[in-house]
Amino acid sequence: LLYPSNNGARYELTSPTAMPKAGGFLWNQKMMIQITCRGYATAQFMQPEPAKYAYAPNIEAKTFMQPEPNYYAHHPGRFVYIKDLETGQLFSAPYEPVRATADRFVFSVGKTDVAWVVEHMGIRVEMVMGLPTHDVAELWTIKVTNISGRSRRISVTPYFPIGYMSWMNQFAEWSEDLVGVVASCITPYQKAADYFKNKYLKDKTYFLCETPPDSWDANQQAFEGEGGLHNPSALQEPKLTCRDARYETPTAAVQYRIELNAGEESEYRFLFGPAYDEAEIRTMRSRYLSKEAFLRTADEYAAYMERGRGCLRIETPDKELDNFVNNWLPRQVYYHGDVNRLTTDPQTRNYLQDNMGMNYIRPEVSRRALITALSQQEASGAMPDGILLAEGAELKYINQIPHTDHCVWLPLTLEVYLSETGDYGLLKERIRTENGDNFTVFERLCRAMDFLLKLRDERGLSYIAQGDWCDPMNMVGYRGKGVSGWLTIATAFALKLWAGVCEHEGATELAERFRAGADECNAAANKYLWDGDWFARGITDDNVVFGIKKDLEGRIWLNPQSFAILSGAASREQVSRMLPEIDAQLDTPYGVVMFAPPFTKMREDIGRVTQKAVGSAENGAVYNHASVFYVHSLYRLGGQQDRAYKHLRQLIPGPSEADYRQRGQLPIFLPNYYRGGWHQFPRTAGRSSQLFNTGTSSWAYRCVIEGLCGLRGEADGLVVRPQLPSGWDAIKVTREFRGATFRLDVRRADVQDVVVSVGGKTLPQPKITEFKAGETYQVSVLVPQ
Ligand code: CEZ
Repeated sequence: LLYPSNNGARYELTSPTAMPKAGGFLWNQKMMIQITCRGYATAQFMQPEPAKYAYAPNIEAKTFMQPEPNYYAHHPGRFVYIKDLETGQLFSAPYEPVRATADRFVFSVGKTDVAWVVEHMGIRVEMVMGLPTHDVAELWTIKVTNISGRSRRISVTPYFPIGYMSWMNQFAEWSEDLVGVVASCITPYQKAADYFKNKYLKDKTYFLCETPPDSWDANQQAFEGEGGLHNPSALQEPKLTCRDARYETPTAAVQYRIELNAGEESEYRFLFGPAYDEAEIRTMRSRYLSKEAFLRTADEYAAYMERGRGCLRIETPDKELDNFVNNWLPRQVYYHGDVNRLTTDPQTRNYLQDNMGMNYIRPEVSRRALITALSQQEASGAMPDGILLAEGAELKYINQIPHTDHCVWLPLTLEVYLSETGDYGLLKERIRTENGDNFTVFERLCRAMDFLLKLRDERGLSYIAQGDWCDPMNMVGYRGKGVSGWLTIATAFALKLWAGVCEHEGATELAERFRAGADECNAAANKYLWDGDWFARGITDDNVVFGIKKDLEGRIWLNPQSFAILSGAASREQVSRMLPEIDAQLDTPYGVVMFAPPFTKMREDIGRVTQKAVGSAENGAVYNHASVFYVHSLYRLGGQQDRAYKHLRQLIPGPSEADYRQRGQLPIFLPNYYRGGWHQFPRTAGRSSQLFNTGTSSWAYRCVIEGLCGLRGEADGLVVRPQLPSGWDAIKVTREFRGATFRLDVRRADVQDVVVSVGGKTLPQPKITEFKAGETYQVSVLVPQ
C-alpha cells in the first residue's frame, strides 16, 4: 500500500481509495499547494494576503488553513482525461473525476515534486508537478505511453478547473498568442478604499500549453454539459467546444487527439498560475514553459529545498524514524520558518515557535524573526497577539482575541537560538518600536518577563483573559478573573530559562529576582492547583477549579503536567504520581490526547473548546503540539527514554499498514492532530487532520536532536547525552553544530555515565568544547547499559 523509495526521500502510495485524503505539499516563499493522491488541490499565493488562482465553484470564505479538508466533485484539482477513440472508453488520472479502477496506480511524493503513474486501458499516464523557486506557478508534465502492444488512437484532455472567481466580473477565453486559456476577474470588494488596494492584484489565471492543442474549452458548463464530470459532454464530441466564458464559470480544458504506435509516448508541458496581465503571462511562458526551463527550474528548486536539510542525520534500529527525521521533519520545520504559515500576521506564539525550529536549519532567519517580533512589543512589555509581517497587514481571525501567553515563548525560542549559535551578542542589539521606546533585546526580555509576573492575581496565578496556548479556551476568564493553571506554570518555566540567561550575562540580581518569581508561580500552582495526582488546568471567573478528579469531562489535561515537569513545579514524588495517570487516562494507540474525557456539551465557564466535535482538534484530540511538549518534558526529566520514544514515535503515521489506513496520512509531515475519542468513537480515532501547519514539527525536531540524540548546545560547547530507548544498542548520528560536523558512533557499554571520545581522546565530561567550524570530528560515545 505504502512504501518509501530513494532512501526515504519519497513515499509511494499504490491506492487512490485506501487513504483518500493523503497528499503532499510543495511551497515557495510566495505560494503553497497541497494536493491529494486523487488529484484534488488547494493552492494559495501571497499578494501579500493569501489568494487563490483556482477556486471552489461557489464563494469561498476567507479563513486560516483548516484541518480535515473536505473534497467534492467540483473541488479544484488537476486532472487529465484519457479516451480511447475507437472504443469510447474513458478514464482519468490521477483518479478523479472518473474514478475508474486503474490496473496500476502509484502516487509518489518527493521533497521537490509530486508525481503519479497510472496505467489503465493499455495506456500509461505519468504526471509530475513542480514549482519554481521565486514565482507563483505550477509546472506540469504529462506523459502518455502506449503500453498495449498495438497501435492506438486516443484523446488526451488535461482539465484544470478554474472555478468561481468573482461575483463582480469573470470571463475566460483562448489566447492564440499565449497558447492557453486565460481567465480574468475582478476581486470582489465594496469599499472605495479597497479599489486602490485591489488595483494591482493578480486577477488573471492562466493555463498555458507548450504544444498547441487541437481544441479547448474555457467554459465549465460547455465542457461538463449534461454528462457531468464522470463523462463530460465535450468529451463525447469529436472535439472540445472551443467556447469562452462570459460571466460564466471559467475552466481550462485542452485536447490532443493522437495516434500512438506500440510503445510510443507523447509528452506535454503546461504552466498554471495567476498573473496581473498578459505581459506577465508572456514573461512566465518564456521563462518556464520548455523542457530546458523545466529541468533548470527543478534544479533550482532542489537547491532551495536543500538549504532546509537541517543539522541531523540518524541511523537507528527504527528505519521509518530515520526516513522521517532525515528527510521530512526538517523539511516541515523549514517550511514553517521559511513562510510563517503563509499569513501576514502569524500568531505570536506560532511565529516564535516556528522560528525556534528554524534555529536548527537557518539560525540567521530565527535571529531576524526574534528581532521582528520584539520590534512589535507593547509599551507594557506585553507581546501582541500576532506579528505583522507585511506593509498594511492587520491582525485577523484569532489574533483579534486577547490571549495572555505570548511572552512565554520568547525565552523558549531564544534558548534554542543561543544554544545553537552561542551568539549572546544578540542580547545587546537595540530595537526601537513604533511606540517610540528603545531597548536592547536583553531589556525587552526582562520587560516581557515582568509583564508575565504582573499578569497574576492576588493568589499569584496567571490571568487567562480569552485564551492561552489553547486558543479556543475563551470563556474561562473573559470576565476578567479566571486564571490559567498551565500559564502559571509555563510562566515559571519561562522565568527560569530567562534567569539562566541573566546569570550568564552577569546580571545576578535579575537572575535572582526572576528565579524568585518562578518559585512563586510554582508555589501558587501547588497551593491552588495540585489535585493529589495531577495539576488542574485552571480556575474560572466564578472560582471553579477545573481539570480535576471530580470533573466528568476535561478531567485531566496534558499541558499543565508537561510544563510542571519543565518548570520544576512538580517534585519527583508528584511526577511519579502524574505519569501513571497520563498513561492510564490520556494514552491511546495514536498518541497522548490533550485532555480526557472530551467534552460532549458546552461548558460556558470554559468556552468554545468544549463545543468542538468530540475528539477533534483541541477537544481531546491527540493534539500533537501538546503531545510533543510532553515528550520534551520527558527528555528533560531524564530516565524516561522509553516513554519519550514511544510518544515521539506515535506522532508519525505508520509503519504498520493498519496504522496508515487509520490515520490516512503519508509519513511525510506531522499533522496538527489525530482524532481522539478512542473510547467513544474508535472508528474515527487516529484520523489525521492533514494540516501541516503546526508547532509540533519544531518541537519534534528539537526532541530528536536534544532528547533522543542528546546533542544540545551550551554557551561553551555541545553536550552529548543520548537517551536511547532500552531496546536499542547503538545508533549513528551526524550533527552539524556551529559550522562543524560531528560524526557520532553511539553504543552501549559497561560505563556509569556517558563517555565521549573525540578522535580517540576521552573527554573529562560529556561535552565537546574544542572544535572549529569547517572541521569534521569522529566522536565515539559510550552510554550506560
Ligand atoms: O490553531 C492553533 C494555533 O495556531 O491551536 C493551538 C494554538 O496553540 C496555536 O497557536 C492550540 O489552541 O481557533 C481555533 O479554534 C483553531 O482550532 C485554532 O485554535 C488552531 C487551528 O488548528 C489552526 O491551526
